[in-house]
Amino acid sequence: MKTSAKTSSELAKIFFEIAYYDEMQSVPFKPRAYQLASESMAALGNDVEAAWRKGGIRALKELPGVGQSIAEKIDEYFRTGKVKAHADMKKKFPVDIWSLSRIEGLGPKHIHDLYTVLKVKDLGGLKKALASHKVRTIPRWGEKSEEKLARELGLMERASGRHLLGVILPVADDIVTKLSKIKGVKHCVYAGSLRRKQETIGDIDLIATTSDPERVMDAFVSLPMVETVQERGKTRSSVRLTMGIDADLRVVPDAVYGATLQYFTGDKRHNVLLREYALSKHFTLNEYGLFRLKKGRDGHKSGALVVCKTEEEIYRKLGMDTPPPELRVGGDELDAAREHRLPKIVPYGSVRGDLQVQTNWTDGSATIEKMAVAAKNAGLSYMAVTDHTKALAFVGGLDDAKVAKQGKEIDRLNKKLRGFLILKGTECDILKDGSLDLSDKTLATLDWVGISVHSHFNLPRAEQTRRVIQAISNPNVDCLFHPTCRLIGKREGIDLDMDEIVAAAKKYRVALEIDAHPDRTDLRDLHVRMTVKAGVKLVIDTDAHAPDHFRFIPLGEAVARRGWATKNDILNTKTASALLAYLDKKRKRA
Ligand code: DGT
Ligand code: CA
Ligand code: CA
Ligand code: ZN
Repeated sequence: MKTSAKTSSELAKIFFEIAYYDEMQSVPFKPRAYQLASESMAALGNDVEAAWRKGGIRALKELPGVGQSIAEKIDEYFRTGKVKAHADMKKKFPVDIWSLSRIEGLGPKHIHDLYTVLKVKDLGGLKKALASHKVRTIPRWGEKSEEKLARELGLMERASGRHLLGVILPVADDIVTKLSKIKGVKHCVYAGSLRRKQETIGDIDLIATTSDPERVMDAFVSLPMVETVQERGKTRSSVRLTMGIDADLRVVPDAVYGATLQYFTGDKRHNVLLREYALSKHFTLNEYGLFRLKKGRDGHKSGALVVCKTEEEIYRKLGMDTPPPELRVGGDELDAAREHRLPKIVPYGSVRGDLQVQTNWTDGSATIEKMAVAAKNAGLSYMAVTDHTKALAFVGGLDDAKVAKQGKEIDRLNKKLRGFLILKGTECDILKDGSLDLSDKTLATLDWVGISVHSHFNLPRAEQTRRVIQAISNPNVDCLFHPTCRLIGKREGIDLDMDEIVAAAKKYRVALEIDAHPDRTDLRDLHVRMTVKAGVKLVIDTDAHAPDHFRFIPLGEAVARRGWATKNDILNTKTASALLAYLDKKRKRA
């Protein structure tokens, strides 16, 4: 199947990026030429490939905005699927120009400085640099520019509105830890979307109970991460954090803690359904508690308080089990709670090994040994080394020979490391036709074979689905990594028929991965639920590219929980030896 229109739009993107990288480096004149070429590619659509097929470089040069050097790059693109000059620049400046350049006033040269001086690659990195006031240390920037940038970033985020769970969670944890230490505080927790571990967060809702409200409010509004105080009250204060998100703190009497927590945990639909159900049982529920409904002269009125101290007693009084916050979406969780058939969702801390880890053999930042030590320090007992394969040339992907060589290094390390096991694995590229980027012979030598799509993201659904299923059907394959290739807020993901993928995974006994990297969480909750229902196994990995990435595991566990997955549904909650035995058995049956 041909995808010419999409191909030329990919070319448009490549030229736009080349122009941008050139501007970052203050290259004169050239950026304008690439911008024109980019616009021309977008406007011409199918005609670009048609011209190339008919008359190669000479015909391409007839097109508007296309000279010799650009024609050569178009030719290279149609022959090889990429433009080397572009890939080289991307490697030199691995920055997310698409989201950084959305910030008002932040131009290519600023992005260049932020990367070369502070290694800022994306919005998350920028937020960190701003929070630690490092931006002002860049030559010629100063305090004023730093403040302006923080303001503009906040504005942009407010416009786009939502923040990644993985970015907000550590900040919220930090706030809760700090406030919990204040004298008089009994409970201090976050509620709302954060407690439900939604993939994106609108604002942070905090609840505290204390014997000294003044003291905790003072502490809250003067936290170091607070940028402006919007409201300072006795029972409610509202601030904006430097990273551009709002946080509210409500102080309530300890006696109604459970009712308040239930109410502000939401989500709204869950609360509405629960309140309707309460009414049908002659109760009324609000943020102060569960009350018995009384018939008054002018209709129903709330009467005596029944319970309010804990969430559990509220749900129990209504004849239900308490749905974990991650399940509260206003779907079928209340039916399940009523019928006492809520699943025993996987507890945090259940993952024992990380099965997707990149090292400095490709685009990871650290040696195999450093990654293993970091994984062990993060509480894991095994990891699989899964470097990229040769199709990803710009990260130095491994070929069969290098995979074999890496295996020897892993053998050597396994002799040396105590109480930790390194599995030999791969993140093998799925090529355009669904074949794999390593030989079957090599794949058969590995403990753990993960496969993933890193190219041709725009294939039509039927073709993309066929491609991935073709790859899944290889008997050496154990797991499909980040199945939809989504990047939250940046890339929609590939168009797959997930029902068919799940069915194929079942047929070939291939696990599907929850990639816990904060901007991926792919699979997402609904897919997880489909997977669990089908009896297909899951894996939770961090997709670590650096030693501190193992901290992302709870984000993956959160998605698993939101998808109703139990411990049994997840392969890497097994011990290393149980996992290896499982894989061994699977391969013998294949
Ligand atoms: P967010 O902040 O957009 O990520 O999502 P939430 O769920 O944190 O929403 P937020 O901050 O507006 O409100 C926090 C919780 O408070 C929400 O999940 C349920 C509760 N809540 C807020 N407004 C209402 C309401 O009008 N009715 C009901 N039943 N609950 C509400
Ligand atoms: Ca919220
Ligand atoms: Ca709120
Ligand atoms: Zn990688």
